Amino acid sequence: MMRIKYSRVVIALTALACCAVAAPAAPAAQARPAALSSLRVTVVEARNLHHEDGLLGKNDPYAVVSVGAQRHATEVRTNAGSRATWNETFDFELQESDRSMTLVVYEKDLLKDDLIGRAIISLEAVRREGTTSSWYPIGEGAKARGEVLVDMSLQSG
Ligand SMILES: [Ca+2]
Repeated sequence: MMRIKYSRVVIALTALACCAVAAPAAPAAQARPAALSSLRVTVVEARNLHHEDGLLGKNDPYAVVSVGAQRHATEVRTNAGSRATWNETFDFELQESDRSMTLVVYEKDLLKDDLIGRAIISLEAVRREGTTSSWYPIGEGAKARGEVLVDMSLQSG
C-alpha cells in the first residue's frame, strides 16, 4: 500500500513540474502571425464631397485608410471644395483575418477636423481579382457624403 501511495505522489509532482515549465512559453504562442501578403492602396480622388467648412470656406479634405491597427493618411488638399485629387499610395501588411479596410475623409480645421464621410471596404474582391479600381460611396450614418476612387492590388509574398 505504501508503494502505491508514494508513486501517486511522484506522478502528481511530475505533473506540477511539467506545467510550471510549460507556462512561460504561452505568450510566444499569442504572437502576431506572419503577414500573408502586402496590400497596395492608392487613394486616387474624391468627388461630390459634402460641404463641412463653415459658411464661406471650402473643404480642406484628407483621407485616412486603415487595416486593423495599420493606418495611413493622405495630405490635406487646401480649399479643394467638393473634389480632391491625392494619388497617394500606401502599403499594408495583410493578415489572413483582415476582411476589410476603413476609409474616412475628414475636413481639416484649425480646432477640430470634421468628418465628411466613411466607408468600410471589403477586401473580398481584391483577394479574388488581384487588382481592383472602384468608386466607393462614403457616408455619415445613412447620409451620402461623396465618393472616393481607390485602386488596390495584392502582392503575394
Ligand atoms: Ca477647413
